[in-house]
Amino acid sequence: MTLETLFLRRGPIKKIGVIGMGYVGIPAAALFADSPQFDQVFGFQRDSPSSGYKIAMLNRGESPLKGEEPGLEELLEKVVKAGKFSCTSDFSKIAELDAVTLSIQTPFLNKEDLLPDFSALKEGIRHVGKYLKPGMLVVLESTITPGTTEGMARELLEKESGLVAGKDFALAHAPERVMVGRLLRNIREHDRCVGGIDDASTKRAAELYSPVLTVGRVIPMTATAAETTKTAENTFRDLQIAAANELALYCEAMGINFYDVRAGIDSLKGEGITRAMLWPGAGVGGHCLTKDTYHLERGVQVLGRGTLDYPANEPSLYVLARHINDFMPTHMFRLTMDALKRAGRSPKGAKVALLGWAFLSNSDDTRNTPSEPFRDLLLKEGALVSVHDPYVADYPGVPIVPFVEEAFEGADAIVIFAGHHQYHTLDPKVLKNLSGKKHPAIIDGRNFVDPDAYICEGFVYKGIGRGDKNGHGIVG
Ligand code: SAJ
Repeated sequence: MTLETLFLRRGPIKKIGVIGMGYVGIPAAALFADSPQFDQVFGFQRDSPSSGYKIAMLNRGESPLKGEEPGLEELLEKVVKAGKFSCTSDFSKIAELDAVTLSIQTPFLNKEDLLPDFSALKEGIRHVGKYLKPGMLVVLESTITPGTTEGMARELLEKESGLVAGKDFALAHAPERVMVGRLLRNIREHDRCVGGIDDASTKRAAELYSPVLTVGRVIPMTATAAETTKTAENTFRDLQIAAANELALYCEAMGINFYDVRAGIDSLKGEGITRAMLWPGAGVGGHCLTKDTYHLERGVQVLGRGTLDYPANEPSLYVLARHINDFMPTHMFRLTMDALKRAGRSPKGAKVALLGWAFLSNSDDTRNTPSEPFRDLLLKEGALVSVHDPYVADYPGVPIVPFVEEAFEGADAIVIFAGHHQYHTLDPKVLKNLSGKKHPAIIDGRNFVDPDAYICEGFVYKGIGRGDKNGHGIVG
């Protein structure tokens, strides 16, 4: 019996499961549940000490995501009230579903050896395999190494279930493309790459995603092409950011303003000419850009074994880009050391106000935040670091002050790592008074403040890409 026949017997997809109640799984489940096409959606979450609390919150129609997520809270309330969505840790319910998706973190165990940590993903896949029934669809949404769907995932599902992928059940990869702060909009509006291990799987997966897309379209392809599309699009973004960071470092060294140069480059417009450059900054964080390059590198290492034609002894351009972006917190540290020195202050015992612990502006997401390596470097120099972030109340091992004034009190240096909108109201006069120092330093990692407004108040200013200002004369 073919997969198509099994689907015909089963009928259209009506009951869906989403494994992994995080930034990807929660909005996806809510949108599936809100679609009149589908009858019932279960969110599956392990009842673990660290994240079990999400189950009760979600069943009350509340979102456990703390950052600003327009429309998510209202949608969750609506689908829970309508009885179309519920969250559970009872994975046996998978047996009654038509389709199940997996949105589970896929960090890297060791970037040097290109070893991904698929332990959480494998645990999720085993749960699915245990309750898999003929005619079901399984979709991996997590970002994974090219070759994983056809390889590890398929083998594990077949081993656990005794069924055969492409014959008894459908298997596909449909990578998420969400960004914190716009989760629902991204799922509805971005095109969705849908890659099955065969045509029947691709078609069945397209049936799952089409109803939640408003502006976006389904783009069918193979599973490995979808895995490569996702890892490559993040790798290219990381590369573009690295290119901007390198140019910013050059502009500092040459004593010119990166932002003038960027505006100049950006002015070359016209048909087919896209020169839009991304932004340099204090670092690249998050769960995606910091690892997807390594998924791509591992993919070509495993799938491309022996066939890749590449200049001898040359490093991967993409890995080099990773190293440049990983260097930026160190550069911020060196700018801070220079500024303190210009103010005649040794780092030992100096108070540094660190603004922004989240990796992205206006979000609570602290995964791989570039603020952490920066803080570690300062602590090694004996500095006292006071961290403030309007979206992050606590973080293991890092005290975070609730009121920004507390961070400014007696500060020798103020360092901007995340451009949260709350920081737009910073007033150099007020900061100068709170610091109480003759020449406090201001280090701008996100081109967030007007250098002259601070310099004229007696601050020592340093900014990423601001070679035109970083050597300014100290006022007063
Ligand atoms: N950043 C810069 N300069 C820039 C843009 C970003 O320094 O011009 C920094 C940010 O401050 C942040 C990091 O890079 O620390 C990542 O920022 P991001 O805007 O890329 O945010 P992510 O990682 O949440 O989103 C990316 C997006 N990928 C692409 O646009 C190709 C998003 O579409 C993906 O869904 C997401 O990764 C993901 O989940 O993979």
